[in-house]
Amino acid sequence: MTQLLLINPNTTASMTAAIGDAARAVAAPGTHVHACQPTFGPASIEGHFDDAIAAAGVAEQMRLADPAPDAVVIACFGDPGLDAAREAIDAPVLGIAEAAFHAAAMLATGFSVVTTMTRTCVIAERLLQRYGFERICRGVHGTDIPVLALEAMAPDTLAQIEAACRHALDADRSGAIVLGCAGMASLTRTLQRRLGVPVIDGVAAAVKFAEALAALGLKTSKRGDYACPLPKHYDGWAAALGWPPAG
Ligand code: 2AL
Repeated sequence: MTQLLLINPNTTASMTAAIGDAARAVAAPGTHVHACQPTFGPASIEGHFDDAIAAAGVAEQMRLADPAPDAVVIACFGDPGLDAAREAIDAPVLGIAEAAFHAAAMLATGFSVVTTMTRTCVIAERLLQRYGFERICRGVHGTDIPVLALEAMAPDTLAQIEAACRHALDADRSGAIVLGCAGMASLTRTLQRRLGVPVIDGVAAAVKFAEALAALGLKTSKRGDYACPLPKHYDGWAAALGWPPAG
């Protein structure tokens, strides 16, 4: 049995449940998906400030993980706290943006990202640069649909996202679409059928890559910067997050 810890970095429990369902829909029979969310932080992640607090929430959930996971997926498109999470554990840790970019790059010479609020586009653009995909991604497109509005998924919301995908494919001359929010996972098959190109949901991609790495017995390198955090005292509300873990 592969224990897969799926962290929704925002605090909206209904979104955690939906992301968990999306993960279980693609998970192998031998994978147990444990979906969770931080006990503090923003209800949705739509900017740098939300992202910073959510990263601490991811660190909290890494600490509370029991049993020790065989793989971890951080299910927010900003990949908040990804490097920190890799320091905290040996098991592979994947962000959904990173996983989706890798999948898209294996399916098309150029892809477009269609995301939520336009203000979050720069977060995706910086991740593309950091991960080395800036020459394969041909455009990042905001829809100005708030993350939590995706939960209701009104028909006009789907139509708006579909229209943004069609525009992106034409304007960018792209061959694939990456959906830029964990809350878009349920749209993947519908959009792929309607658009006739690969549509990549990072949650599903990350779950399958995580399973593959775990099955191969591959773990995060502990040589260098992903080594365990240095032991030290943390103050204030973060005291419980200091290293080594208490108890
Ligand atoms: C996200 C996401 O995946 N979850 C969240 O709260 N915000 N990403 C985004 N681009 O809006």
